[in-house]
Amino acid sequence: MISKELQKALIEQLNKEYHSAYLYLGMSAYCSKEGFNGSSSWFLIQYQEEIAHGMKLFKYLEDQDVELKLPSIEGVKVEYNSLLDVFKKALAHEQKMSKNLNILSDIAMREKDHATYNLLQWYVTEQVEEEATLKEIIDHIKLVGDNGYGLYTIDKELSTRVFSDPTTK
Ligand code: OFO
Repeated sequence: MISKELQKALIEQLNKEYHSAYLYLGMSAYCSKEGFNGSSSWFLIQYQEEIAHGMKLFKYLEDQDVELKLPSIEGVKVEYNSLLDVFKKALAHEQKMSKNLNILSDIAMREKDHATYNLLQWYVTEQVEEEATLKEIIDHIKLVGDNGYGLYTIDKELSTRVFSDPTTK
């Protein structure tokens, strides 16, 4: 039985996963508008990943008989300053998510809720990968600066990303 405090925090996390998906949908729209179609497609896959994260948590909460409340999802902005800006904002968002997941893990550990702690470690590990990927993309964009051909090449590279359900690994 998951404690009431942890139930509440996990439902908030569920909401954050769907909010993340929504945020990436907005980032995809921005990239598409600016002609970065590869980046737009990259963010659409990121959107799908966040939906998968949400579904994994949703199934866990159902399995644990948690009474689900689904609060509304906060709106997102669709305007950014540049390709670098949009990826930097994505990284900042993931760093915030990592912090939240660490706080949740602390609560699960304190309560000796091993099942929930175990689930959360999957998310914590996933965050390491997500942050590393975003940092690498940011480094590449910084390397080319405002060079149009460089940005075009990076965008083309990002278009090769394909969706593979992260919850199956
Ligand atoms: Fe990328 O955040 Fe989900 O967990």
